[in-house]
Amino acid sequence: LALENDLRRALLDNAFTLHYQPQFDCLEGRLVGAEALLRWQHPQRGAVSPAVFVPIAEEIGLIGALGDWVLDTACRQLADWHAAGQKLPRLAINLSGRQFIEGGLVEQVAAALQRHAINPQWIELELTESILLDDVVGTMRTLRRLNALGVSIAVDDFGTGYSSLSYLKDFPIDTLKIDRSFIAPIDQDGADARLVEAIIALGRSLRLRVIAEGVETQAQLQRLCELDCDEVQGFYLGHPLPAERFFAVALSGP
Ligand code: G
Ligand code: G
Ligand code: MN
Ligand code: NA
Repeated sequence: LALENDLRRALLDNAFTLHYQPQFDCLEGRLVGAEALLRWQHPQRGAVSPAVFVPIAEEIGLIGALGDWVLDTACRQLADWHAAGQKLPRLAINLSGRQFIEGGLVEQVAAALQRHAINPQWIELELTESILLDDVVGTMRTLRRLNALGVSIAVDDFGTGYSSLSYLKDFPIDTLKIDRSFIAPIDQDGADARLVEAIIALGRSLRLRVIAEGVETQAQLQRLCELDCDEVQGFYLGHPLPAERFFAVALSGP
């Protein structure tokens, strides 16, 4: 209960920030994008993970306002970077389940793009499989409207949803993000490596971009490049960082 009230105040108190984690292409090692990650510095508890507070925000009806803050802040940052000549090609923004099914999301995205004069092609929205499959008809309608705005859609935590794959051909999806639980054991050359190989092949044949997340070692990076993964993200390549430090670190590489 205390956390709920603190969360309500946090929006007013400016206690949220976004950190940015770089993404690179495997072929040339170029910086191709970043994922915006929400952070909350609690006055007493210190940093609280979004894995903890996002579900609470959903429960207490705060996710619409918080999600809108994330969209606005991410778009403003991207516009500021572009104005400063730091042209990040793509910024990925996470959406929660409730945020996705509540009315108003498409309008919020459109408004943030317009407010900050953002090219929609610079924005990717990340959704998990479970969100996508909750209400197939509603999801299809919302994805089509987002697609019509020109933003792209990524399936986050791909492979952990125990779901049908048929949605991949029906929904307007651009990117698969292979969950980091598949990446961790990949350099041991067992079934996990073959699973990742199969996901990459699946993405290739459906013309989806494939990003591996949670890359923590040089060996994992090398294996993913051998497997022809498109892009990589993870602590080995760069931790999530405050906007002020993002470019200096991201451009220096691993
Ligand atoms: O960044 P971290 O590993 O602490 O993230 C934990 C979880 O919180 C992840 O599932 C991530 O997708 C989610 N998350 C991070 N930032 C956001 C955000 O801005 N909005 C939503 N809805 N979820 C986020
Ligand atoms: O569910 P999602 O993929 O959005 O989660 C993103 C979270 O993963 C972020 O909180 C981020 O801090 C975390 N993360 C990013 N890179 C790595 C990594 O290489 N290893 C681990 N363990 N976590 C990572
Ligand atoms: Mn994500
Ligand atoms: Na993930």
